[in-house]
Amino acid sequence: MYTQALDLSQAAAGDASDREANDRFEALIAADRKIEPQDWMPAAYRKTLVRQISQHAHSEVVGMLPEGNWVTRAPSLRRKAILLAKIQDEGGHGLYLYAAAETLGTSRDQMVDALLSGRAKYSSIFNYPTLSWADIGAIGWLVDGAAIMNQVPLCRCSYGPYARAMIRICKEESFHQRQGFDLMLSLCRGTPKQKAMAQDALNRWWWPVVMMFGPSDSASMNSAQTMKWGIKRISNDALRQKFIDATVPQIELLGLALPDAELRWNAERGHYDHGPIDWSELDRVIAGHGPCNRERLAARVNAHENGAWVREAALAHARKQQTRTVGVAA
Ligand code: FAQ
Repeated sequence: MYTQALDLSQAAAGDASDREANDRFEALIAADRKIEPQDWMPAAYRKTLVRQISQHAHSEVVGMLPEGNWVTRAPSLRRKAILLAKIQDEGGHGLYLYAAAETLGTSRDQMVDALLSGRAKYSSIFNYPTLSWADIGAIGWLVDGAAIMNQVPLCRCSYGPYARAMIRICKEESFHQRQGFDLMLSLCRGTPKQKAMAQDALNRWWWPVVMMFGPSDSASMNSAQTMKWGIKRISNDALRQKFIDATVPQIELLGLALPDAELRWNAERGHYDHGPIDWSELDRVIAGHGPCNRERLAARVNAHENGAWVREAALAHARKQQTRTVGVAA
């Protein structure tokens, strides 16, 4: 574990009957202060944080795959360099997040094992294919755009290590969103064929991105409790609406057709109305039956198996170094 220096035995030992510790925890939450790894916390708070942070970390790592598909086919050296840097950033986000989850006492090996065995979730959005170069623009613009909408409020999450990891992640996601929009803008200012490619990408990614915010508030099992604990600050539906409101003017600026015939400004609500969301599609993708679920998991299992020698070599090197240090000390 990266967090070997932390002694979590005391923090983990507490149980809900420890009223004083629980009162202290509740007081920190009520005062909007941070909970830190050494603090006592209810087992359910710890469990839901590990659930959300590990799901988030896996999303960043699996999220490298759809874009990785286009590294060798980027149309220019500049675009290739940008794409490589972005994918590398996503890998880094996964690592910060695994490290944040480790401070809760769950090892990265345990989390990775849960992903590879299909027990852990990752974002539904990464189970869709990247069919054209415009999809790389759509991912940066829309997927990173949605991720920022969801993740900026997480910078104020009540759990310190998660909140602090999110600050850096959001700065990088903001660059990712801009490069995606820039790519779409270039296509939209290009030939009619390039503009049609941008439109096709928008049409295919729109609904999966709208669904990325999770089930509607009435169906969200975790929201009420996580909002009470200050983990989540804004509900799934409210974030979805904020994303739609911010994105429609960008679609118009690109000169693209709206991907939903029912998208229109509602002056009374001060928001865009949208068409019905096909929740059965989100359920299917989350349950493992999306267009690319099997391919994505197989790619991760393959990468893990092919990387076994690197982990073994690193451990052997660490053991050798330790023996040398002990030898010098003696
Ligand atoms: N996909 O009760 P809720 C990125 C699950 S990172 C799959 O509403 P909650 C960067 C949910 O886990 C994108 N599963 O759950 C990037 C729960 O199941 P569980 C990832 C989903 O936690 C860009 C169940 O359904 N971002 O894009 C999804 O309160 C480009 C019931 O749902 C994060 O993870 C879904 N879309 O709210 C990388 C942000 N939605 O766990 C590369 C942090 C719901 O009880 C390229 N996470 N589920 O078994 C969150 O904010 C929340 O966890 C939500 C779900 C909003 C995702």
